[in-house]
Amino acid sequence: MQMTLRWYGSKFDTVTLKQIRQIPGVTGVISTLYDSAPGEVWSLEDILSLKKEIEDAGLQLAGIESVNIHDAIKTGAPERDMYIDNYITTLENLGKADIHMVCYNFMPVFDWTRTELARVRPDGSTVLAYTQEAVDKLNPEDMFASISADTNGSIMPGWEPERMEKIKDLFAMYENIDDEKLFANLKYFLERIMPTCDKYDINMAIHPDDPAWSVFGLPRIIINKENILRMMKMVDNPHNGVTFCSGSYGTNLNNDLPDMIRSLKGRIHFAHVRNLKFNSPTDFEESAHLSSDGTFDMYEIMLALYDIGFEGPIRPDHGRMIWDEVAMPGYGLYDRALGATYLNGLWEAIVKSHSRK
Ligand code: DNO
Repeated sequence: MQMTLRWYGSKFDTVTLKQIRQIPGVTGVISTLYDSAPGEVWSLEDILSLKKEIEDAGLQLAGIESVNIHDAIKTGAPERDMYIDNYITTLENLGKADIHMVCYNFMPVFDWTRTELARVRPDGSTVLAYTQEAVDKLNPEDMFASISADTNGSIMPGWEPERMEKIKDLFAMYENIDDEKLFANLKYFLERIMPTCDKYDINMAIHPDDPAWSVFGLPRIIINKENILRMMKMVDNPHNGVTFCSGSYGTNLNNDLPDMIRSLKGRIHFAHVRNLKFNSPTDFEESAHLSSDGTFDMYEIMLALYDIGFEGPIRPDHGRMIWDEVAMPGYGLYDRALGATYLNGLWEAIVKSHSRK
């Protein structure tokens, strides 16, 4: 595996490439063209300039998170072919720039959903949190208003203001889309892009829906072992793969995370590894990465990745806000650096204990 950190680019991120370079064992970053909107073609020139900036700082651009999918593709609207053509051109340009991992999601309207951005934990740190009760009380537009106010203007991934202004239209687009239609639209998209992925050796890595169930009555399909295996089978090409995000699949306590990892051998192209602490099945908060701080056994998760021979990029995920850091919720430097170091420690111990057997 290659340890990486997500980086929001010099225009948006409070964390610098120089700081990332100084986290022991982190050799790459995962980034994207933050100025691009879903559906736009990424020029080779823009990709190469992002890549150069990262390489000049002594790091590798280990993959893209995300090349977002236009809602016309997710809903199967008549313009979808045009947007898929654009997506293919972007993939070709990424391939020409020697980039071989693309994370994306197929979540209708919203990306990941949290109901609190700064829940205070007993140690005084603040974390992202979710309660189903809060979601049930909200209408999506109010939710966007409260999230924007809380983040002091920083942009949460997937909650870009341009998208949220159109929220009513977006909901209307999904009116007749159920899980089966969403699966069919995903299949159509994947079948069209696979020849390009084969040609340029690009691993597509779908991110799970977070939380792993339907919110606001919208369909959500990338939520459990059964559905993800169905997706792998429906387009049975090794380039059709997965971002294994422990924090997203882990929102549903019925998901056995190490077992899911083992069942996806050869198809996990990217890993997001973080812990959650459950207060009830519908109330969770994003704890520190350490097993004892949350609900998941992080050793078992890393061991499962080791057992399947995982070689792709991995990153610690949302961190707590600690040591008075001011940053985008979930994406500060300090706690993610602790997370990376902890995951590297687990990995080193696993590798060494196996080589002695
Ligand atoms: C949240 C992230 C997601 C992820 C997208 C992938 O922090 O893990 O926003 O990047 O769902 O497209």
